[in-house]
Amino acid sequence: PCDQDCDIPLVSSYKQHIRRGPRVRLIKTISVEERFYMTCRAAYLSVFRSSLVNMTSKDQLCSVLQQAGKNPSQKALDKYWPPGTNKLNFDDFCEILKKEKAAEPDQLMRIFKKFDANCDGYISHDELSRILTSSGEKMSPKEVDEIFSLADVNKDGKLDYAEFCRLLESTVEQCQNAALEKLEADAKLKRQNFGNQMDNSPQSLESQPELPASETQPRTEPETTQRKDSRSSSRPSSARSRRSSLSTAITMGAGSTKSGRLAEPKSLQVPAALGCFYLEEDGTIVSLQYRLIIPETTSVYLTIRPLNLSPIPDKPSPWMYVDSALYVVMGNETKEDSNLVCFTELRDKERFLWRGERNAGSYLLLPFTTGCRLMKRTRKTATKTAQLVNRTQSGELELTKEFQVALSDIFEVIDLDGSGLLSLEEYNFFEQRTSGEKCDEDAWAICKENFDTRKNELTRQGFLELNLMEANDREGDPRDLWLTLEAMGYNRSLEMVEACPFVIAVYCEDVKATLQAVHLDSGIKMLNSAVQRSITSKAEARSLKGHENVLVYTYKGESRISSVIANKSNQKVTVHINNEQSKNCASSRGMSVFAVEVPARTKMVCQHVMALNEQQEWTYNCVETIIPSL
Ligand SMILES: *[C@@H]1O[C@H](CO)[C@@H](O)[C@H](O)[C@H]1NC(C)=O
Ligand SMILES: *[C@@H]1O[C@H](CO)[C@@H](O)[C@H](O)[C@H]1NC(C)=O
Ligand SMILES: *[C@@H]1O[C@H](CO)[C@@H](O)[C@H](O)[C@H]1NC(C)=O
Ligand SMILES: CC(=O)N[C@H]1CO[C@H](CO)[C@@H](O)[C@@H]1O
Repeated sequence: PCDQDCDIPLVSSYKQHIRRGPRVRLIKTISVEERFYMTCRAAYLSVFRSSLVNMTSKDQLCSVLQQAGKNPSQKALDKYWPPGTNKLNFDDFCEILKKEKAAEPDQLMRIFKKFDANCDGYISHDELSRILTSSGEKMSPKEVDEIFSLADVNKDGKLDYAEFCRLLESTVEQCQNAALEKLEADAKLKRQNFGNQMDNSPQSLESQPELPASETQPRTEPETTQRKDSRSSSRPSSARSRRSSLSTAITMGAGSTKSGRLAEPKSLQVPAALGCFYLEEDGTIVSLQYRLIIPETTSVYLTIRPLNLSPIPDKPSPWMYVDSALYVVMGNETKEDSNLVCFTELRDKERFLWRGERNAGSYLLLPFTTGCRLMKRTRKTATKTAQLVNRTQSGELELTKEFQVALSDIFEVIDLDGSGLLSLEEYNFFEQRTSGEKCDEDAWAICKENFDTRKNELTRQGFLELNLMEANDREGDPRDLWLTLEAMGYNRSLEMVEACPFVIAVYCEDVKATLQAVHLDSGIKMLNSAVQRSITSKAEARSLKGHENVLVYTYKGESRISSVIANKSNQKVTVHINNEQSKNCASSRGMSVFAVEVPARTKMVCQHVMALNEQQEWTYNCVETIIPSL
């Protein structure tokens, strides 16, 4: 067999291949309607700051349609913008976009062909000029020149119109994609409406209205003043005279976090499974999901809690106060919308649990955290970046102590069964998170030949060696190492601030159940739908005055309050949320004033709210107000 020197290039080329690959994360599948809605938003937001801003001219409508890849004629624009119209809103735009046909290159081709007198595939400047200035929507000679200079690709004074049509087609596509990409990249715009967690100030509710001031402030100020009796329990304010709003005030006691209240049974434990919540760039939180198979009906205890990685007993890991939950759905990976069975509603210190009878069956366990305590942070550029690799006196690269500690913690987190060894499957969950690709059996065999392994699995030492080799591959350039660290939630000071490792423990009486990590493409959707269902099934719905079709469900758990807005109407509604009168609270949105758009006939989690300081009483006081669409 080969010696070390012969093997190393093989492994490195494998690793390099992986590193070059796109950093694909979870594939989020979206429906046709969602895609359409996103296209609408993307186009609208490439022209306007917010979808609450109205279009006030035909020209604006035209630009937005063009952003959406359409090429409306003057006639069509006149139809959409009849005389006397002074504004149209986002909904109107969506309707128009539905009607507006895509620009048709074929049709254009036919027109060109008609004017191509000698059928050579070219049109001269003069011919084009005659066409465009004499028929249809007449253009000025200057406009014709502009078009011609754009379209005469090879500058020979003749227009290759087939090429021109192709160009047009791809521009339309590029336009649409660019707008969507911009929306994707602009996490702030996306969060404003898609119910994700917000960044900034993880510790406090700052007032940061995202909407144009003129749209929000006048409507909400009268609502939020003079509310003194915040101690009343879950009672709508009769003083509220504004028609389209709803107010809820609930006071919660200081943390009832007595421990030992719900002791775990010590025996009959299914081997625990580890996992981790990771914050994505856009503020969504993802994690692996788990399959629990119970062979016979039995009593079950399910618990989830953050995993402490600190070696110092008095100084637990900083994420220990992050809330967690497990949603249990009847397992069917092929369906996105599964049946919610139960969720961990009880709380015992940092542990959340559910106990009861469960029938035999295959269940999916979906880990969840509200995001109130796990949020994007603003990067502190002033802080010094940690050093990852160093050269010894003899010129060899070595991993710094700090980096070794971080890698060792990472190893702990990705070793899902806590066996002290990484299996190929465990390693692949890690690769999927950090590089988006998988390692196959062959590559794994090479890994095993080069790095320390035991029982076909990678040891902690082997994992460090693998990272050292990656540093060597890059001649000490730490950029790729940082990509991995960032995907794992580390900041530049090597603190894990955008992730929270957790432990799931399951106890089944008298039966041998199994628990295993699985990766689901539809995971986020399934979780969202389970969270929504848990709220709507446990809370009473109240409609906003004057809008019987818009309901707010407010669920009060042991340590959080969560709300869902349901829109039964056939129109999108925009609801303005104001938490400014709340006390000692943190919202999963990271701000106290914001708006959510709820598309027609859908439900959406509005926010989760928890105490900022658990040791003190806290008051949830929220006013939901419909923002009229005109
Ligand atoms: C999942 O759903 C499909 C289609 O609805 C069904 O055929 C299949 O039996 C289901 N599987 C389980 C495990 O329930
Ligand atoms: C990393 O996080 C720690 C803890 O929150 C913080 O003190 C430090 O400034 C952060 N470093 C950077 C570079 O943001
Ligand atoms: C890097 O190596 C030198 C000796 O070669 C040592 O003095 C220094 O402390 C090391 N730095 C780190 C961050 O480990
Ligand atoms: C409250 C609510 O969600 N109402 C309706 C929303 O739209 C869906 C789909 O049409 C209906 O099934 C809900 O009843």
